[in-house]
Amino acid sequence: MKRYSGIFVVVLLACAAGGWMFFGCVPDEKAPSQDTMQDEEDYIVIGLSQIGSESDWRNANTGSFRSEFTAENGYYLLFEDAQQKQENQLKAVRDLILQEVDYIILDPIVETGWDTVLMEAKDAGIPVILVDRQIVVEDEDLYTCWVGSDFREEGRRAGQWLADYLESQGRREEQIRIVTLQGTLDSSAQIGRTMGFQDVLSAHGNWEMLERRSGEFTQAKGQEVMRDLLQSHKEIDVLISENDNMTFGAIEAIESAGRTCGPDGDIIVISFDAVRTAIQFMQEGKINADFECNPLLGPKVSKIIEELEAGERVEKIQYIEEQYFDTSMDLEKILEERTY
Ligand code: GZL
Repeated sequence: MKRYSGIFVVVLLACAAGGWMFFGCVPDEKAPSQDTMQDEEDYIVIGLSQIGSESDWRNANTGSFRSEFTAENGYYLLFEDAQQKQENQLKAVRDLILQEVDYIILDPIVETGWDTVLMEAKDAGIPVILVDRQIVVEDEDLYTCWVGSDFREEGRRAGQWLADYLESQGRREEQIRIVTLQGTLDSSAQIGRTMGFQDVLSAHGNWEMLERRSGEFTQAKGQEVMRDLLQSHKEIDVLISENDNMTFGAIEAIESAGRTCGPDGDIIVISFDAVRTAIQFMQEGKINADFECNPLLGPKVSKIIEELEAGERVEKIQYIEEQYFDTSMDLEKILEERTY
């Protein structure tokens, strides 16, 4: 196994909007400093290229990796925040290859554009583990395995929940007008959730998808787009929001427009991620249902690395368990048990 030959940081300078922005693969805050590192042979060096910090989900996901890949656990973590730009991720992966890390963990912001850089990692003999979002590549051998959620199943579950809910409300035959706040376009989370909900929508002739627009998984954009949707469509019965942070923004827009949402409101709100704040909004009666996307991938990935270190084969596709929540449940108890 290649060893990290010294504690150095290669900082990539990128000019952005007239200013100089430092970013690059830097030792994680919990990484051992050179003078505290015992025998470097004791550490497995991990390079993590993370998408950004655009949502509560993302921050929980980063926290899971940071908590797992610590010196106490035998790791040296190099962390890079791509600030939601694929070009930053491509630079970061090349930087990690230069630093001869032992493993690269990549959460790919979008599904395409990875073949060349993954071929470079393969040529350098560095295994790449994909997490969370997926990619489309010519050669599946360019990555060792992928760990994450079944996004299309999340979308289907949301659609089925809506069908059951409308049935329970005596609205089975009613004309239902729906809008969707999509996540980052071409991300597998967006593609899967949109397709999964569409699978159910297409089975309900009385459901109408008025419009789908991207809120880029952020609260600010979600609020802006929802404001526009409310102006464009006077009658909206359901909002499908592909992550909680867009939902938070959408709730602000709905209330600013003098409308209401949730079980007692005029717009049914169905969200994805199920972060703590969203469950609290659900308690306040502003979200009807939330489909969990489990961000706690750290333990599963470190187990994969242990298996690889032991020379074992690992499953190519590894889904993480997840559930959903709605206002019929004991939300207080759920909040007590939630770790993010
Ligand atoms: C899904 C993840 C998405 C979350 C968003 O696995 O990629 O990105 O749903 C996050 O909150 O921004």
